[in-house]
Amino acid sequence: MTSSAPAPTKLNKFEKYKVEKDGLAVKDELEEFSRLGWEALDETDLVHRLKWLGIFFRPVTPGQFMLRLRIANGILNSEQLRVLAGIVQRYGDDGSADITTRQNLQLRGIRFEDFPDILQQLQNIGLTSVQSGMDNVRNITGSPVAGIDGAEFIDTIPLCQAIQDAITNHGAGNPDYTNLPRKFNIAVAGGPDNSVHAEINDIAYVPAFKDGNFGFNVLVGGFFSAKRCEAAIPLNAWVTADQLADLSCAILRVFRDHGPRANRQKSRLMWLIDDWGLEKFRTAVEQEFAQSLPEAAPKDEIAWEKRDHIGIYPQKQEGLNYAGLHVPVGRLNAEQMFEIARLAQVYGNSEIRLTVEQNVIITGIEQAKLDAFQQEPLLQTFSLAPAPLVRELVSCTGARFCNFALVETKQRALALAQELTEELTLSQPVRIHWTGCPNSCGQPQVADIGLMGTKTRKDGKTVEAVDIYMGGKVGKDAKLGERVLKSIPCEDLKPVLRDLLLDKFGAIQRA
Ligand code: SRM
Ligand code: SF4
Repeated sequence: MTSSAPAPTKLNKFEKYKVEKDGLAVKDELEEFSRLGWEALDETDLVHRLKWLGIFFRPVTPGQFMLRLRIANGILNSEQLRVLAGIVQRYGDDGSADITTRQNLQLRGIRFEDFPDILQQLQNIGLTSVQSGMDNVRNITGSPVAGIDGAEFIDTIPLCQAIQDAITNHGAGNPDYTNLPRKFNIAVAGGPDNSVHAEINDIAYVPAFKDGNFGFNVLVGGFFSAKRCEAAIPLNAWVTADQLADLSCAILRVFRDHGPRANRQKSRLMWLIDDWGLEKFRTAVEQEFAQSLPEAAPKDEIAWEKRDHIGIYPQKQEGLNYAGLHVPVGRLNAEQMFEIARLAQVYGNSEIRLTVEQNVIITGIEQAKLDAFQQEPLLQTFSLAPAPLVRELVSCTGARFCNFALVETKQRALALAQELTEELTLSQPVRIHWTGCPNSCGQPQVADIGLMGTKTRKDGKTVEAVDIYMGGKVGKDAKLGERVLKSIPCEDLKPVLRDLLLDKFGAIQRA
């Protein structure tokens, strides 16, 4: 398999190995690899190229791999979730799954020799993990209540699926898009509340009416990285729903063929837009799209604050409800996954949605079944009404599994939120996001209070610490937060957070 990317003049080491062999080539080699065992693999295949299949070697837990799926619009069904639960269950205490900040699932603990069988199982149930890591397009996010929300303008599920199918060749793998200069994020907003964080995606489609017709304004270039974070900017283009997949591919080809590849820290789409200027970029996209792009609609339809969907809400379908279950920091074990699948089948329409806040939504619950549903023991753990400091807690993977991490995140995030809940009363949820390093997978810049892992010195020793971000605004008029405090040792963090909550978020000390 070859990639369509041109040979750049100056290659960083990642570009060199992509030229040597396209990442997707490991698809044909996986059987042989799994016979040999991971210890026998070439290091580049093991650490990097396997990510083109969604297979992540974890240096923190060698021999226990992670599998990142693609779940377009974060929607799956009971049967699919049961198969995923069965995969995780095989690995006992080592197995678990995480709901990610891109409305997706990652499975953990997997033994390398099991991958050919697992990928076949995924294919059998209509799921794929292809092109989900490294220089590929990540999970396509859409409204988590698409198709059931009375306020939506459009159901984003088929749109996200069409984009994913175009980029991955319906999950089989598509060499046209496997050698991008860097990772790439695409989101489609379908309602007025910007449920996808449009502003932090390389391409975001936001609902907008033009001359009475429905379509999308296009935003480009949003991203977070250790070096730089930028909100997406308007491309000054408007497209109809049936054009999203083609336009996404056209932008990807411009990025693939012209995006900067010399410095990995300067290769995301925005760096190309900076280099060319928006007009030249827009013209190149039009050429690749093979038609001119109408100017953006004068305004978009993002008009609401962002909803977290936790709790029970009526659907637009008469007599049906959806239930948003809070999954603390997105972590699931096999038993819980089986149980979610069962609840969705017994009480709902067997559909499960994931959110970028790392939670779960069960849909299609009839009014008459709501009482019994609320008595289910799982809802003791996955609450419909969590405490305000826990409700909107988000955390990246952190040191437990991620070798980039500078701090442990998930356990600490939850423990601190629970301890502060014991001490403080709050009338409103506070969006607290943890991220283990400056890569910002936990999106601290979109939070009311964002915590980014770092190291600092205390009493002559290096200790885990955080930088604190504040001012992130989501939904309407979204804005990225900024760093307000630096290098707070984690062991000193609780009083700092308590003071912030008392001073800025109306918290009241409990008696
Ligand atoms: Fe991320 C790399 C986890 C969302 C920015 N991210 C990684 C790796 C793959 C590093 C590694 O190999 O260990 C992490 C895997 C750890 C693990 O074992 O789970 C990782 N990123 C995650 C997840 C799982 C965090 C979570 O707990 O939810 C999210 C998976 C999303 C998905 O389903 O695909 C995740 N990562 C994000 C986001 C948030 C988003 O997309 O809204 C960002 C910031 C937004 C962006 O990319 O513009 C993000 N991840 C990064 C970066 C910095 C990218 C850059 O341009 O510099 C890296 C490092 C890199 O790519 O070199 C990274
Ligand atoms: Fe790992 Fe850093 Fe991303 Fe957290 S932010 S998952 S620690 S790369």
